[in-house]
Amino acid sequence: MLDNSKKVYFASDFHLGYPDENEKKHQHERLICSWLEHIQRDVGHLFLVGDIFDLWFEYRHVVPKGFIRFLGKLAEMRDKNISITIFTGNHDCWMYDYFTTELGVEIYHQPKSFVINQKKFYIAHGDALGPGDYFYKFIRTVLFRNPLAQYLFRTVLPADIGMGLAKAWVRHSYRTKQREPIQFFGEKEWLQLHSKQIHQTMPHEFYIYGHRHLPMRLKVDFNAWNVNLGDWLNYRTFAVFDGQELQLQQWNGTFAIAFEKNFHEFNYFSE
Ligand SMILES: [Mn+2]
Repeated sequence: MLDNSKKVYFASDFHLGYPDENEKKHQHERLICSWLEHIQRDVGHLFLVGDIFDLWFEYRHVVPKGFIRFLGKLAEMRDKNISITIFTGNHDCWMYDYFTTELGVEIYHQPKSFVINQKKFYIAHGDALGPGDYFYKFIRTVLFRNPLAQYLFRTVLPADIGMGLAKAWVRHSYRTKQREPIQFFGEKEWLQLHSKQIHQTMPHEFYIYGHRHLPMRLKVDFNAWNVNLGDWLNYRTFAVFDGQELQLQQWNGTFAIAFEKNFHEFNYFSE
């Protein structure tokens, strides 16, 4: 049950660590921290819905460099007793117990349902859900989410080499995707299809995802919404739930405004 004066915030796809260039990377991190600072006035629970880091791989005794301001901000929020739940995405699924033991943050690797003020929320990052994308689903199962592959990556390759390779892979996949602008597929949006399928057997009021890098709000049913949180590379969008209504908003660095822009005109990761 949500405290009357408190709100629930949802954001995804910060891709902290992107781009490589130090100054830009830190500017991006500061922008996110300014938002986290701002919401502290009324946030009761913060959901970070995946791809928080552009690349996170956690070793048994070692974590990646960087993100100091962001991690400090999370620690500050946890020390004020603000609940934080993280869903891992396709860029940061190698998150294990570091955030839980250090900060008491809940981590989920799979979709999960929550009830907040009698409203049902289905929350997931969004990769590998819905029909299609079979090549990625295959790679994800045999490589990215395979415990044996993870163990070998962690123990056989020195961290400098392993992280170097992983970074090169991320850069490569950006270059491939960058060629085409993100498109809106209307009723064929696969997370919309996934939501509709879940809705048949387990209806929720809200289906919340990241991953698409395209903020959107689609009707699943007369009283159910599929909300995509967008991203923080192009849109700086997030959702806020006041106990009754869920709204998509945009952070401009100083204050938040309702998000109304036409999302079709934006390109993937255009700088
Ligand atoms: Mn992403």
